[in-house]
Amino acid sequence: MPKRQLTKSHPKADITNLPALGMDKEGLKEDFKRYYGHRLGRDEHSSSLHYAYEGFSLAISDRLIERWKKTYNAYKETDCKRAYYLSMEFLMGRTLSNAMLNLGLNDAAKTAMYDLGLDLEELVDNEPDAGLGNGGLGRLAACFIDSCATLQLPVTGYGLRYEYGMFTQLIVSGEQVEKPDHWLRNGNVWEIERLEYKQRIKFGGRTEVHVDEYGKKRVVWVDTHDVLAIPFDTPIPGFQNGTVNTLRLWKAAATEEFNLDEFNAGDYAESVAAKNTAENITMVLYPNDANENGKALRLKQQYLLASASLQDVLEKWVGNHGKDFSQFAAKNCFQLNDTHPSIAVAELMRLLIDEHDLEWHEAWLITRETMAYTNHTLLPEALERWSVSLFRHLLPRLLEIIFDINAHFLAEVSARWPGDIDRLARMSLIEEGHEQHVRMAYLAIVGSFSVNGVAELHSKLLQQGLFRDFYELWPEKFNNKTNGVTPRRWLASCNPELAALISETIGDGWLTDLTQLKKLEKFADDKKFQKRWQQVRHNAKKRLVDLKKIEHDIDINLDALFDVQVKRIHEYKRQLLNVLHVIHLYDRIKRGDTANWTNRCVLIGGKAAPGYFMAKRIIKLINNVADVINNDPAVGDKLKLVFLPNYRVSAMEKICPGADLSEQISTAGKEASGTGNMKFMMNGALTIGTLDGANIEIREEVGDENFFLFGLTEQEVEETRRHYDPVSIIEADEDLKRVMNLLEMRYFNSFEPDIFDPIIASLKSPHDPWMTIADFRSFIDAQRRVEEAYRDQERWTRMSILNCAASGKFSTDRTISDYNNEIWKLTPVPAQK
Ligand code: B1H
Repeated sequence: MPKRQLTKSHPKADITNLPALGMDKEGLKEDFKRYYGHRLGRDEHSSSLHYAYEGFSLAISDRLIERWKKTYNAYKETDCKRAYYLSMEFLMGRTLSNAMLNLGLNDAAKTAMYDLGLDLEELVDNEPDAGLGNGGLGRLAACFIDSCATLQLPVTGYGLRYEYGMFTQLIVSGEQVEKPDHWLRNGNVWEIERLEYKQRIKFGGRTEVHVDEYGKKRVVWVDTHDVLAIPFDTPIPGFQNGTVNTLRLWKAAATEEFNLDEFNAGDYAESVAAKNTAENITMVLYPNDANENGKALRLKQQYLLASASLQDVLEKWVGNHGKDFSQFAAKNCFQLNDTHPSIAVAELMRLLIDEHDLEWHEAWLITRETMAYTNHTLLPEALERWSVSLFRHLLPRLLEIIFDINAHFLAEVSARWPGDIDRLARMSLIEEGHEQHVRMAYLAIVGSFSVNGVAELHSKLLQQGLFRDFYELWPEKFNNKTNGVTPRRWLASCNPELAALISETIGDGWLTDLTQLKKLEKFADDKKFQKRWQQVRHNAKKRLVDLKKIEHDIDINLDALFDVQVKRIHEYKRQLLNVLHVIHLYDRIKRGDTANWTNRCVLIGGKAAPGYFMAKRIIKLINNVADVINNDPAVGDKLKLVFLPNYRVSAMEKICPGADLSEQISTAGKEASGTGNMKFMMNGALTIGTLDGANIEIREEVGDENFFLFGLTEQEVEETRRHYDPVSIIEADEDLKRVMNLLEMRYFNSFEPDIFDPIIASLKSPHDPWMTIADFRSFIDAQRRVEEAYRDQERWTRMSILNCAASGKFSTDRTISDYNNEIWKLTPVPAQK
C-alpha cells in the first residue's frame, strides 16, 4: 500500500494549529449560532431548550479543549511527577456553569445569550446532574479534582462511566420510589471518547506455571473472558489559570472478537446478546452509601477501574522509558479513594511481575512507594470484605498475589512480635471463619506508604481503634487530611450575590485563598454591612422557597428560621432526632407553650439506599409528620416541615445559600467528616452539631459562642453504651415522654397501623447503636438557644458573618495542598501561554 500523501506533504502540526478562540460575547455568539444551526440543525422554531443548552455548551467546551491541550503539553515537556485519584465515584453535578466561571466567561456568556433572546439561567438549569456518586465521598472526589486544577497540579481522576447514575428519588404517598437515572439519554457534550487508549481487562479463567528457557518460573493467566475498557475524558478547568486537567472514566465494552465461536456456529443473535455481559459492568452505580455491596458485579467494576487505570499509566511509562522502572515510583502516585479501588495494590504487582518481568521484591518496592490510601468510614458495615471463593472464581491470579502479599506481610509481623498468634490472626489480610474473606482495608494499608482519615477525630479513632495494630507496626504511615469543599462551586457559583458582596468588601483574593475570608470579621459589627448581608441572605431564602413552592405548594414565611438537614438518610446521621424535635415543637404549639416563639421551617432531604428498610421508613415518618403539621390550622406560620425530594448536587447549590441553621447531628464518632457542614458554614449558616467529624474543627475555627453544641462526646457514647437504658430516660423526661406517646398512639399513622413500630422499637432498644434518646434533652436545649439567638437578628447576622469568615480552612485548596505537601509531592506546572 502506498503511504498516504496527506501526512507526508503537510506536517501534522498544522492540523492542530488553530487560531485562538474569542473570549468575548461576539465569539461566543458566533460559535453558538454555528453549532445550533449547523451541527444540531435547529432554528428559531425549535422549542426545545435542550438544543440551546447543547449548542452553547459546545461553544464553551471548545474553549476548554483549547486549554486542555496546552496543559497536556506543559506536563509532557516538564516530565513532571504525577498523581492519579482512583475513585469509584465522581459526583460532578453540572458542568456548564462551573466551566463558565473558571474560564472567566460569566459576563460574556450572559450578554451573548441575552442578545440572542435566551436566558442563560434557564440553559444552565436544563443540564442533568452527572450523579456518578452516592454522597460525600463522591462529591469530595469532584471537589478534589477542581482544586488540583486550580493549584496547577498534574493530577488525573480515574473513575467509571456509569450509564445510570444515582437514582432519581420520587416521593409517592410519603414513600421513596426509585427511578433509573439515564443521565446520558440526550448525549454528553463534555466528554470525548478516546478509543485509541482502550485497555483489555481479564476475568475468570485459571493460572498456569510456565518455566522459560532460562529456568525462570512465570505465571500465566489463561482461558480468561476479556472485556474492553474504553476511556471517556472530561476536561477539568482550574480557576482562571489556563490549566485544564483530565477526568478519565472507563466504559466496559465487549472485545471485538467476542463469542466468535457462536457466530461460526450460526447462533448470531445469541452471541450479539452476550455483548451485554461485558457492557453490564459499567451499567449502573451501586446506590449504597457507607454500606456493604457484596455483589460480584461490584467486584468486577472495582477491578475494571483498577486494571484499566494502571495499564493506562504503565503503557505511557513504557512508551517513554521502555522497561526501565527505576524512576517509576519517583514519578507516579496513586491515591485510593477508600478501599473501593484497593485491588489496585495486587493489580500493580501483577502487571509489573507478569507483564513487565519485574521480580517480586522490585515490584513490591514500587507498589509500596506509589500507593496511598484514604479511609472514609469507621462503620463496620461499610468495610469491604470479599469472599475468597468469589475472588478465586473472578480473579484467580489476583487472589494468588494477595496470598503471597499476606505471606510476606505475616512474616514481617512474626518477626516483630514472635509467637503472637492472636495478632497474626487479627492482622491477616485473610479473615478466617465459616468462609474466608479478603479484608480490603488491610490490603490497602499493607500496600500503601500513606494511610489517612478525613478529619482529626476520625484519623485519631482509626489509629486508636480500627487500625490500631497497623498503627503500632507503622506509625509513620498514618496521617490526617481534613476534608474541604471547593469555594468556586460552593460559594462563588451557587451564591453569586453573597460572593459579590464579599468581593466588594475584601477584594476577590478569597476565590483562590479562602483564608482571606477572615477579613470579614472586621465587618461583623458594621450595621450597614449587616443590613446588606441580611438582604442577600433573604434573597437566597426567597429563591429556595420559590423552588420548593412549585414542588409543594405550601406557603413558607421568609422570616422563619430555615432549619436544614440534607444528606443521605442513615440511622447514624439521626434524621430521627431531628423529627423528634419537630414533634416536640408541634406538641408545644398544641399545648399552647408558645411564649417567645420563633417561627421555624424544617427542611429535610436525602436518599435512602433502596435496600435499607429503616432509612426508607424514616422518610415515610418525615412525610407523615409533615402532613399532619402542615395541615393543622393551629400551627400556621409557627412551624413547617418539608421533605425535599431528589436531593442532589444541583439541589444543594440552591439549598445551601438559603439555610439559616445547618443540622450536623450524627452520633459522636460515627460521621467520618461530613462536607455539607462546610458548604453551609461557607454560605453563612450556623451549625447545630455534635462533637463529630469535621464539626469539631468547624467549632474550633468559629469559636464556641458561634456554634450550637450538644450531645455526648465519642468517649461518653462508648461509656454510656454499657448501661444505656432509653426507656428510663423517656420516663424521666416529660417532653420526651409526650413525643414518644404521640408516636405510640399512632398520631401520625392513624390509617397505617404499625408502620412506625420498628422505629419506636429501635429508639427504645438498649442496644440502639445510635443512641438517639440519649441526646434528646441536650438537643432540645440547644435548639432553644438557637431560637433565642435567631430572635435577635442583629446577633444572628453577626454570627452568620463570623461563620463565613471562619470557613477558610475548609477549602479543598487547603486539603489538596496538604495532600500534595505530605503525600504526593508534586510540583505545580503553569499552563503554556
Ligand atoms: C463516606 C462512604 C462510602 N464514607 C461505601 N464511606 C460506599 C462507603 O458505595 N459504597 O459502597 C459509598 C460511600 N462515604 C463519607 O465520606 C463519610 O460518611 C463522610 O463523613 C465523609 O465526609 C465523606 C468524604 O470523606
